[in-house]
Amino acid sequence: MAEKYFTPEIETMPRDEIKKLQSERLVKQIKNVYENVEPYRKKMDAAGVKPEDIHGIEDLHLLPFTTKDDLRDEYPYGMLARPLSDCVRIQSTSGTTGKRVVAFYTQNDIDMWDECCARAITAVGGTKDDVVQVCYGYGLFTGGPGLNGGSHKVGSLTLPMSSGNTDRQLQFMQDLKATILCCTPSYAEYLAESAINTGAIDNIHIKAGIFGAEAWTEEMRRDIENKFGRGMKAYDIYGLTEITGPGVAFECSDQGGMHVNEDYFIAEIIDPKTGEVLPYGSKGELVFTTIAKEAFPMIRYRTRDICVLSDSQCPCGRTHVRMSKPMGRTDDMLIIRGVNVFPSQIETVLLEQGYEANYQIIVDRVNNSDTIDVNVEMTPEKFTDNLGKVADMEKQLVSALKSMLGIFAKVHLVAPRTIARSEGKAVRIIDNRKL
Ligand code: DLL
Repeated sequence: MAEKYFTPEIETMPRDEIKKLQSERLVKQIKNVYENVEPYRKKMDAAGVKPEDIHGIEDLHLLPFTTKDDLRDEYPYGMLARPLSDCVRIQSTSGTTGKRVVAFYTQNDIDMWDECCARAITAVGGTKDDVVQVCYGYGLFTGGPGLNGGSHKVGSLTLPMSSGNTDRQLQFMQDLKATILCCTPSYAEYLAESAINTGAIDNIHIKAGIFGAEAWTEEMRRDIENKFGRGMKAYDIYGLTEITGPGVAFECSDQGGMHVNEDYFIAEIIDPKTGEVLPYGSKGELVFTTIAKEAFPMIRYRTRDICVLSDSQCPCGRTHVRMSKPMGRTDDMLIIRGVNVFPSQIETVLLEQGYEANYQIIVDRVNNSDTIDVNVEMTPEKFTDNLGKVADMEKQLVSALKSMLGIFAKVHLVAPRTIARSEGKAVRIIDNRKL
């Protein structure tokens, strides 16, 4: 299949031209926020930086960072760069950690966001002849509205399903012959499982999935692709409410990282401890500056997502830098008895051992020592009520987890489909330590 682009002149722009475009937009944006957003002006004054000091992207590092706490402090209107009467929409973070943040959009901001999602849909082979089933939540969460807007822009037939009601999802998927599925990877897995169990899978023709909003692994990708079968491909999409929503970065046919929409967002990787900017190829915290957003510009916003950026040439012909899958967050990283543990490491072990990504991690502190328990669903194939066998399987997982994490984690195998499924982001961690 020849690679298709939604905005070819931008998506394949030579890198020096992208940098020039970014520099021009950055200079304008900094002048704009200094004049119109008091918290940015105050921070820049405190750091001794004036808009005149910013001549291009080479000066970006001079600017202070913005954090989620800044947005919470300025809730709801403090970070607005436009009069409220110019705004047409709000969206809000899903709030898996802490208090919600509210983001504002002008009509131009919505158009830009839709375009980002249209690029993502086109990159997975979507055209006006496709039927795009969107089962991300609609409402304050950005998943549904973002992919919905992108699908309209491409001209595809859009099924605005929102999340939940799996039977109805599968019914529409069959009856309306959906070809592109947009939802969280954990829900995609659940939909595929349910389709297999009910036999619906024989009438399903999903050719591509656009899955994001939560961490997932390469193993899970293969698993979802195998479950849907017929050559179906699962693609990653990344975004966050503060920056716009889904479509900040998206995967192409290469499935080797997500292209950041660099005409709208400048990505940096920093050392989360020192704030120092790290070169491409280094692992660190992802930071974004929005250079075209009107209502709610973000300057050097710290995402807390840990990843790697690469400017290596992509076989798809796109020139925008690629980000790796987030490898965890600076804040959901669990420290168990001094050891850093990422839920994605546990997931990798489970999938390698033939389980599915249906698990829950429970962390507690007993007698001043951290404990970690992992509840894991048996697959129907592995399911047995022979307690001896279950104990053996648990032992095997304990030892695989030990070699991955370096610490002991208690494993409890539970019957298939007994861990509550989420229709949005999966709730993987219950930390009872209240640290
Ligand atoms: O999750 C936006 C989104 C919707 C992205 C649909 C993709 C698809 P928030 O609720 O603000 O926005 O959460 C943002 O989710 O900082 C990451 O930690 C995580 N995240 C988003 N996409 C991915 C991904 C939406 N592809 C936070 N892989 C981000 C891993 C992701 N984590």
